[in-house]
Amino acid sequence: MSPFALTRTLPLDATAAALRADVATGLTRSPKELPPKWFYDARGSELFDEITLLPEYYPTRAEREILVTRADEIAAVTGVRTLVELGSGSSDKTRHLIGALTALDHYVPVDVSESALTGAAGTLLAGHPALTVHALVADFQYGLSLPGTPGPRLLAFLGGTIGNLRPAERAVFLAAVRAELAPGDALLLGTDLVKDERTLVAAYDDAAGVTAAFNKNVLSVINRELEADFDPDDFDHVALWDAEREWIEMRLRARTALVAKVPALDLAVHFAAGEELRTEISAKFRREGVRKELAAAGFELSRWWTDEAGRFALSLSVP
Ligand code: AVJ
Repeated sequence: MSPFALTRTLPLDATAAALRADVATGLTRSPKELPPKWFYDARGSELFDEITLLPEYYPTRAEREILVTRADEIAAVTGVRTLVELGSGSSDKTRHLIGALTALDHYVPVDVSESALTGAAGTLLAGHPALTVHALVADFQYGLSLPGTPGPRLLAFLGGTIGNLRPAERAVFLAAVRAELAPGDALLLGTDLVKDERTLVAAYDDAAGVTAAFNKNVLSVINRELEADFDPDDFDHVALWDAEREWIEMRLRARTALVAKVPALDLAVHFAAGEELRTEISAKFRREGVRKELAAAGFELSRWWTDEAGRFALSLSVP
């Protein structure tokens, strides 16, 4: 068997149909809203990789610090043969885990970005020739259909990406993850933690403007895929902290009144001056909240690790 396979559980036309549906509903409602998954075309994935190197964007470094210092502990607790990683992106941090998991022979990276998956698999296979990589181009919000790889399995959802989901969506998602796991399996979850507003907002509104470009990239995706005529320069990048719901919100704010045409949908989208399009929520967590959400989905929190500065947490939980 070839050490690399790539399965697209969501056909290309389904991705296109989902984008059309999200644009049609999201840009005709008030407030206007788009799901963050549309950031990640090849350019968007590249911009996100740049974000992870920014001085203001601490989550990636904080999580890597935990992975590096705790990889052996994680390996000892789980003894896994299959590592499934949801939202694997460039699989950059996963390297530390893969190196430590001594019984590992299967890696299943799952991502919406095919370019990120193929790029990551190439680098990983070069370093771990005995590893079978079965990449899945999939949107795990529409259910997981994982390949039948040997257990025990460790399912990793890193980077704090679970924060892109609202609480009710998180409950559905965690229950679906629980349904994929058997006794002896485990879930490794990365969650960014609540902290002072300045640090949080700076992480989503960096001085170099990379996050602004990332945010505006969703307009380029819509232009290309749906022949729309958005001018990204007509919008300002906005990042704000919602202290009540404890999440960061990213928005694109129209600088003037404008109309954008989306011919593929026979749609003209009207923006009032200052009107905002919500493009992402990024929820921040506390230990007790994570424990409760996991428990509600049938998981018991067994380990909780943070970086030295207490900015980010990795938790290990079992069904
Ligand atoms: C990849 C979802 C974890 O929410 O911090 C980074 C995406 N958005 N900067 C995050 C993101 C703006 C990131 N996640």
